[in-house]
Amino acid sequence: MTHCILIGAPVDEGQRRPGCLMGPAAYRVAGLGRTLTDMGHTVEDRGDVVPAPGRGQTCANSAVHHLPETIAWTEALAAAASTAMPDGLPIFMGGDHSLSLGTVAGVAAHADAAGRPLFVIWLDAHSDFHTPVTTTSGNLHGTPMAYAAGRDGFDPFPPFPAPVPGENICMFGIRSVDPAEHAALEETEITVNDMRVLDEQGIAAPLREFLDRVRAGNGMLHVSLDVDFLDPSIAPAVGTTVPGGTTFREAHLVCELLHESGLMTSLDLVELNPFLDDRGRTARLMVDLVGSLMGRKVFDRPTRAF
Ligand code: Z70
Ligand code: MN
Ligand code: MN
Ligand code: MN
Repeated sequence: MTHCILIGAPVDEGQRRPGCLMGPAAYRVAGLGRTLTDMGHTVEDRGDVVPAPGRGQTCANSAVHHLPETIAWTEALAAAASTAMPDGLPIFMGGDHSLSLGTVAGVAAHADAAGRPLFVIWLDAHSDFHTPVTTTSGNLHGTPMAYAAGRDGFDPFPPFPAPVPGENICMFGIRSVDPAEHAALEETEITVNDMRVLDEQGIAAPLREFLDRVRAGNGMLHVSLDVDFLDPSIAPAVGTTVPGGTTFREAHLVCELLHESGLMTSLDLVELNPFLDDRGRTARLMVDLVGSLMGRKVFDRPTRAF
């Protein structure tokens, strides 16, 4: 059984469609804590993180908006993450994906101090590999993966504590990549399992390949789950809907395999915009997926020996 630490991250500044700030409340209403306790886990809800006021930082790219606020969130969430890691499994309830600038930084600092490599799996329609210099939308939710990978261009941000090597990063479900992100990704060792790969090979084989690497490296594994990983037909509550996402069954299988691996040490739930939801169905689906991530299954069965 796992000690789960719920941490609200009502971040709305990383994109332009207000509503993600209601995410933590929606997860609580949808019964995230109760789902976990019913499964036998212990749950501690640390409430919502409150950032310090912004300090007026600027950057050369005039498209970028809410930079000081995002830096303040990054600092506050990194602190909350590194404080929570020794106590259990933190589950960050977002909030838009810019919250991962902070959560991955905090988790990376913890892994570094523990002398273990950090691995990251990015379940998302997008690669989020812009820097504040390359983004054309100016939406900083499109940048956290680049920050964690140690890309240049984050000058006003705190230096990323222990950048995650490309070989330790796996993107999954990708189907929307901007030209600047594409060019930058080509220079890395990041595994990009885009929809073409998943359509050809299915979800299980590429995922197991990555999980085998995490295990072989005695790594810690941060899972970042963006609602738009899912097809918008089953998960409408997102600002950026991208067609061709994962199905209900594929998403549950990913979560079941992640659970079976026993490797996940921290989790982000990002981009839920409850204002756009259809009677809570996206929030409830995300809670169900956390159930699968934390060990819910239909039947116990002998599984492939990892
Ligand atoms: C685009 C940008 C993005 C999430 C949209 C989209 C980024 N690459 N990320 N939704 N989660 O604006 O930079
Ligand atoms: Mn604003
Ligand atoms: Mn994202
Ligand atoms: Mn996305």
